[in-house]
Amino acid sequence: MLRSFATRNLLRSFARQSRNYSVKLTSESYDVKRGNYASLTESDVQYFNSILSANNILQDKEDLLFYNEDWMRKYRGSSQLVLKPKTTEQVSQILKHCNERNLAVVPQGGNTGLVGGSIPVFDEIVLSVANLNKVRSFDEVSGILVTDAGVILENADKFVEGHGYIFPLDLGAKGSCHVGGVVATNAGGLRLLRYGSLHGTVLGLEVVLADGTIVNNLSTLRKDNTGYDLKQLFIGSEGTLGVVTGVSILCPPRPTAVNVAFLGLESFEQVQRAFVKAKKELGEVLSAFECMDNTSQSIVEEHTDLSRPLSEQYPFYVLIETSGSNKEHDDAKLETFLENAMTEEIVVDGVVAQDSTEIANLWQWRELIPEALGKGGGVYKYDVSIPLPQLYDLVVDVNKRLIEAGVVGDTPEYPVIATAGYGHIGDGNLHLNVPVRFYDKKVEKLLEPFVYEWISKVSGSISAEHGLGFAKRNYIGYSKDEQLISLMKGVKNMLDPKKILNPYKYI
Ligand code: FAD
Ligand code: 2HG
Ligand code: ZN
Repeated sequence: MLRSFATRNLLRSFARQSRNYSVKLTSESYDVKRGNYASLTESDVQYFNSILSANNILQDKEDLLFYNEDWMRKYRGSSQLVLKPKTTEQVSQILKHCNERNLAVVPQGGNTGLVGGSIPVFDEIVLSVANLNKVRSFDEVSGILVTDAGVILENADKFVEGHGYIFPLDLGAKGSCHVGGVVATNAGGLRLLRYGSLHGTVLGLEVVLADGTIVNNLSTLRKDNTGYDLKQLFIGSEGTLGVVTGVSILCPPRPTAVNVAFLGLESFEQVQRAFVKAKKELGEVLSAFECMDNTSQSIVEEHTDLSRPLSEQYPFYVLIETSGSNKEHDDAKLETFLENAMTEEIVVDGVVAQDSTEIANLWQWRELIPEALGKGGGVYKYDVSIPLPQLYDLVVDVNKRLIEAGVVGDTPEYPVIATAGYGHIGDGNLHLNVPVRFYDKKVEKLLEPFVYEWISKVSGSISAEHGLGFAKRNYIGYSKDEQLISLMKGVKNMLDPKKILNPYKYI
C-alpha cells in the first residue's frame, strides 16, 4: 500500500546560483569571430535617449552584469548597452535605427534560456522586453489571453487563474521567464503531454522585424485559414527573425481536481511499462509523466534543504500528475492504477500527495533538479528527443565514456561529478546533464560531437525543447538535412538580410 506523504517545509527560493568563479567571455572560450557590425557611438546613445527615458537605458558596468551572463554561468558577452523599451513602437524605432546603422542586437526576455541564446557573444546591444509587461485582454468565454511579451510566465498564469483558467505551459523557471521568451524558444515544459506545444496553443503574435516593421498577427481566432500561418515561423526562432512584443494564447479551464504521485521503480524498462499503463488507465486525466534517475535525486538532496520523497532509494523515480474536474473519479482512477502497477511489480514504492502543499512540494522536488545540478560549479546540458526504448541508454553510454576517460571522480582535480538523466519522459524528452566542478575543454570534447552523433544514429533530435542558441549553433546538421537548413537560411535572409538579430547563434 502507498504511504501518505508527511508535510515538510521544503520551501526554498529560486535564487540565481551563487558565483564562486568568474565566467569566461564566450568570444574567448569558443572559436568565433566578431561579425562586420558597426560599433556603438555616442550619437547612437543620444538617439536612444530621444526615444527612451534615461532609466530604461543601462550602461553602467554593474547594471550590465545580469544581461551579459547566462543562467548556467557558461556564457558571457560584453555588451555596453541594454535598452528596455516600454512599447512596441519603441521596439520598432530601436530596431529601425540598429538596422540602418548595422548594429547587432540580442533580444532578451527573462534570461533563463539554457543554450546561451539570450546573451551577447561580443558587444551586441541587448534589447530587453522586460518593460513590456502588461496583460492586454482576456476573454472569459473563450479563455483567450492577449498579453505583452515581457509578462512573467507565473504572473500570466496567476492572472488567468483569477478567471478559472490555466496558462497552457508550466516550467521550473516560471518565476523569471517571460511569455515572449517561452514563445521565442517554443518551450515544452512539464505539461506538454496534456496541453500540447505552443505551436498549437499560440493563436497570434505581434512581432517587430529587424528593419522595424511591426507585423500585427495578434489573432484571437481559433480557426483562421487565410494564407500562410506565418506566426509559426517566429515560435522557436529564438530572437533570430524578429522581436515578439505581443502574444495571443488559448488557455484551458483550470483543473479543479489535481493529484500527484511519486513512485520508485527498479529499471527504465519498468518506467516505460508504467508510462504505457498510465496512458491506458489514467487516460484523459493524465497531465504529467516525469522521470528522474537516482543520480539526479542524490544531487538535489545534496544541494538543497529538501528530503527525498521516498526513504528507500531506487534506480528511477516517476512523478505522475492527474488533473480533472471530478476529484472522486480521479482519485479512484489513480488508486486503481497504482494498485495494479504495484501488483504487477512495475512500481515498487510510492507516495501520493494528500493536499495542495504536498503537491507543491513534490513538484518543487522535481523543478529544482536543474538548479541543484549546477551547484557544483557548472553543468553540460543536452536536451534531446530519443525513441523511448533507447532513451536512457544515452546516459549509460556517456557515463561509461567519461569514466573510461578518467575525468570522473570525487576529488577537486576531477572535472566531472556525475552523469544524470531526467526529463519529460511522457514526451520522449531526456535531459542528459553532466555536472562539473569547472567547465573543461577536455570534457566538452568527450561529449561533443559524441552525444550528437549518438542521437543522430537513433534518428532523435539534438534539441527537444531548449533550442539551438549558441550551444548548438554548429550541430543542427545532426537533426536536419541540407535542404531544410538551406530553406531556414533563406527565411533568415528574407526577414533579417543584414543579420543584425541574434548573430553567431542558431544556424
Ligand atoms: P531568454 O532566456 O531571455 O531568451 C531565450 C531566447 O529567446 C533567446 O534566444 C532570446 O534572444 C529569445 N527571446 C527572448 N524573448 C524574446 C522576445 N520577446 N522576442 C524574440 N526573441 C526573444 N525550457 C523548456 O522548454 N522546458 C522546461 O521545462 C524548462 N525548464 C527550465 C527550468 C529552469 C530552472 C530554467 C532556468 C530554464 C528552463 N527552461 C525550460 C529553458 C527555457 O528555454 C526558458 O526558461 C524559457 O523558455 C526562456 O524564456 P526567457 O524569457 O527567460 O527567455
Ligand atoms: C527541466 O525540464 C528543464 O527541468 C531544464 O527543461 C532541463 O536543465 C535541464 O537540463
Ligand atoms: Zn525540460
